[in-house]
Amino acid sequence: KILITGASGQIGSVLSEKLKEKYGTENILATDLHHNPDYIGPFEVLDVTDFEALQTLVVNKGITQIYHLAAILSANGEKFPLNTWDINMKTFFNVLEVSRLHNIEKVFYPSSIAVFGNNVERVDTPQSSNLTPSTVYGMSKVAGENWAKYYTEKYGLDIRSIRYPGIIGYQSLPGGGTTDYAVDIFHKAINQEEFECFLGPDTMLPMIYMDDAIRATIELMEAPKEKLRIKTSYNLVGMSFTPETLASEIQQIHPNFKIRYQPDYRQQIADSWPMSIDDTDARKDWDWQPKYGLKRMIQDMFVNLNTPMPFTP
Ligand code: VAH
Repeated sequence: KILITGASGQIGSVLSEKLKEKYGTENILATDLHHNPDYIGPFEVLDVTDFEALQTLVVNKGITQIYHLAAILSANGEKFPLNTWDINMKTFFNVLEVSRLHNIEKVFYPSSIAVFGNNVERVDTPQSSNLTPSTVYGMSKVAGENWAKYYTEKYGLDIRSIRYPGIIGYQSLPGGGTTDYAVDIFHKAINQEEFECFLGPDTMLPMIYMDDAIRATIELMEAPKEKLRIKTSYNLVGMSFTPETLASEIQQIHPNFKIRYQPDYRQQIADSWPMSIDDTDARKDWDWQPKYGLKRMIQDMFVNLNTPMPFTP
């Protein structure tokens, strides 16, 4: 039985659907801060900062795996730094402790390319780069990676983690990230609206299509434990592109689509992140292989966005 925290979020809302497909709706317990009336299946309102509430759900529902997706992301996280740290760390500590105390078999912990800061190689950023993040969100993910490694080594907890790049999908909207422009742009294009991009045209960032990100997550969770050499978090990437490249590819399909660039505070965050990622370790340890490049992703986005969304998040 799997519990998902942050199940109404950008990743959580897609991951919960995939996990229901794979393991059966009744074996997935979706949770988030607010009830989601559109969700089909077991759903509980849960504030993961509440240890007792989390423990009660895990015990009463016979949970054996936890996917911990609740967090405050990079851009929003800069508005109230100490609150971001408290929320991101408190929730993960609760997940770690409840998992240790109740013999949870596996835990998934999402990290991010936000763990990388300045003074690392920004092209094909290596798995083992030193981590000097420029955002509180990134700092919380570096700390989280090390706590995951600590619980793995000290308590034998099976925690697996991916450093997600920017994630692009049609099923959900992102919430407060620095890569959100790459989702918003598609909605503007299909609504024939001009897009104001909060990053400059040449801002190269590592990205991944949602379908690849979800498949990678499940493949990592199903990989034989003995093959997983990285105990902090795996680098992973689908593709890298700039807003200008994305916009010109979109204009192949929507010739009248217009974009203008209005960099804001998120530009500094993006400038501290890698431009591309070396994910050799994920390819070697658990056969990671992306299936979506830029053109295929754009095609799939427009095909699916032109059909009504299953629910409005
Ligand atoms: C964010 N989408 O922008 C998230 C992610 C790498 C980006 O961490 O904060």
